[in-house]
Amino acid sequence: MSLIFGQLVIGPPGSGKTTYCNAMGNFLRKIGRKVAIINVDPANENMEYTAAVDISELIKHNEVMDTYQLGPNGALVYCMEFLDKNVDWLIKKVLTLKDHYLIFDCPGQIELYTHHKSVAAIAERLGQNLVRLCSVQLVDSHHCSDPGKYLSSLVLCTTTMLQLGLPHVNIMTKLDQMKKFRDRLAFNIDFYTEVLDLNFLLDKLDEDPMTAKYKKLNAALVSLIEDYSLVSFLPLDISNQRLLLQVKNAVDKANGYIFGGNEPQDVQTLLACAVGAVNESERMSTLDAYFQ
Ligand SMILES: Nc1nc2c(ncn2[C@@H]2O[C@H](COP(=O)(O)OP(=O)(O)O)[C@@H](O)[C@H]2O)c(=O)[nH]1
Ligand SMILES: [Mg+2]
Repeated sequence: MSLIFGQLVIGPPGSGKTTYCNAMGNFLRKIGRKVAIINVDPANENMEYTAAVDISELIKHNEVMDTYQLGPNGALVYCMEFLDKNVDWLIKKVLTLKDHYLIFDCPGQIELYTHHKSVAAIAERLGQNLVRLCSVQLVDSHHCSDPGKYLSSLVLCTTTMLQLGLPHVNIMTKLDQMKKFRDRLAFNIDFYTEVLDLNFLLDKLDEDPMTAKYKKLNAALVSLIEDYSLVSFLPLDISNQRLLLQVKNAVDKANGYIFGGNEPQDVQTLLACAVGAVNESERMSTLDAYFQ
């Protein structure tokens, strides 16, 4: 049986998931890949793409809110638990898209990835049905402007990586916005993307009266993140094709697409070379070129 490859696009509300799914879908179609975008977010707004499968065919967020008197977050949890219980519905739809590359546009409630079990269970069932997924976690680069918010992003990424247990790529979105407040950042951009020595971040947290009072907690969190040493970010401005290519290459490597995808052999060989070539120094030179 042939494998199906794809990515599970997750991250906080407004981090750019739906925009990314649309842009990555278009980018992959341009290089000849057959792409299907699956909307798993029952509260999705401004979908610019046509979803091949839409969770709202199964359950509607507003109806759950009305019927069970739940707020938006409670209703989202209900919807994901419902999808988990009815995962065969999703698997059946996915198996009709066998020759496609799948992009799952997921809800923006982060507890679904850090604590709750449904998304992890759905991903596991898809995996048992030969869907090879990589989770792609999007974080708004705005968080770099505040040491406390940046630390919380690192905790979020670490926890999600451990909870989901999938191959994983973290992305820092809206790099074009970051360009605007670059001068006001405490460190160079690579400090944030490569997650360099976090003792410097602790110094900054101590300078801010809001975070200084949590000195021991900050130190414990930093130590936890450094001990796991799992997090780094690929920067992305959605309108920049070179940065999109870099993300595509990292995801293809993570979910194994480069070794078993359906692209013609010559394209695959080319892409495999491109992936091999993206090392840290190239990542940095792409970043330098972007900021010039
Ligand atoms: N400037 C800028 N805005 C972006 C970028 N990516 C997404 N956005 C904007 O961020 C907002 C939230 O994006 P959306 O995709 O709806 O986020 P979601 O809630 O995570 O699905 C929208 O207004 C997008 O246009 C980017 O690379 N640069
Ligand atoms: Mg969205």
